[in-house]
Amino acid sequence: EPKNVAIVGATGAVGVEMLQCLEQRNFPVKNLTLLASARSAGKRMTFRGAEIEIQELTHDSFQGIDIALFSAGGGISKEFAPSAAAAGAIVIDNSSAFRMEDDVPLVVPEINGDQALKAPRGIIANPNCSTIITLMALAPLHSAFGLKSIIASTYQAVSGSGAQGILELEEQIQAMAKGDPITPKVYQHPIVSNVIPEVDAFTESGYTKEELKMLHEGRKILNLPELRVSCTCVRVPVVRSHSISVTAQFDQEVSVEAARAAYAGKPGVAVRDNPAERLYPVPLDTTGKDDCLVGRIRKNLVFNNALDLWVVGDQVRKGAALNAVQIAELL
Ligand code: A2P
Ligand code: 11C
Repeated sequence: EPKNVAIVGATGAVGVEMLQCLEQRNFPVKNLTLLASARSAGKRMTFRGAEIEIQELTHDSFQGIDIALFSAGGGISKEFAPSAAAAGAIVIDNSSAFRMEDDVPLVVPEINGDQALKAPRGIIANPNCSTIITLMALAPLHSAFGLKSIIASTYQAVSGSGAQGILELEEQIQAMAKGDPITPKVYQHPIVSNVIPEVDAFTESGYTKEELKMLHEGRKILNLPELRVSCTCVRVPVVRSHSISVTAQFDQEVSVEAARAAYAGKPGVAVRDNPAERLYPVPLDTTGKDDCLVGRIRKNLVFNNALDLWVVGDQVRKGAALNAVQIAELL
């Protein structure tokens, strides 16, 4: 039966992609409601060839809505997701607001899709984008060899910071070409011709919140409370698609061949790994695509039973919008 769907943050980098995913996947939408700030109210977006007027988000926006996809930041989710759930909608929230709450499932459909059916508060959380992409590479290996620990460094695209991040990189590329001065706004440093080891806020531990998401969300999604994770998150001047360099240690011995074989038949992830042909995934390959790509699979030279690998995925799609729409499909 077709559903009434709302997108909160419809004009944002992820919101726009949510609309496209609903359309491309032929999601059974009866009525689509587009919600954003007062700044966008009255503007129009096209869905299945018809124009839909954007409305200002209020606490009364959710009457008759079955599924509300939220991607307007954690503050908006905290304030408005309870109103949506109270009005009877199932909320699929892309922010970090509810992810670690015990009565909120945190779902990657290919890994723990069964969890989506138990949402006592009517809220399901969409995990962090780097975490989703990393786990898409590790879940098939975990099933086969038993995952013990992860050491990861991320290479995160500016679209992870939303539309403002993309604008900042584009403006700075122009400024650099013209020799104009560069004044960072979104980031602490210029992002053009640079890499910045700071994503999300610092915590007292010295790790950023983004780095700790890999630990806490990873444990929850894989249902591995003892999983050991250490992570460094880095912003790079790439428009779209996050890359992650991963060292993973397993309970059992694992060869490169066995690791590659573990991906056979697994949905949402594919191996692109042939050093002889210089074949490995890069962000431009995954942009606009659904699958995460894994390559550079090697035996780690330091730890026992450990592999090094490189995984790339479109974080606006699998890391956010697509994963949310896939959760909606499970419902
Ligand atoms: P708007 O375009 O009207 O500002 P991004 O992650 O790309 O920065 O997008 C953020 C999204 O969240 C946008 O759709 C933005 O709408 C929306 N948003 C920001 N603030 C509010 C608000 N106070 N109420 C509703 N939506 C908001
Ligand atoms: C980034 N991953 O690239 C972030 C954006 O917890 O979902 C999304 C933050 C999150 O900046």
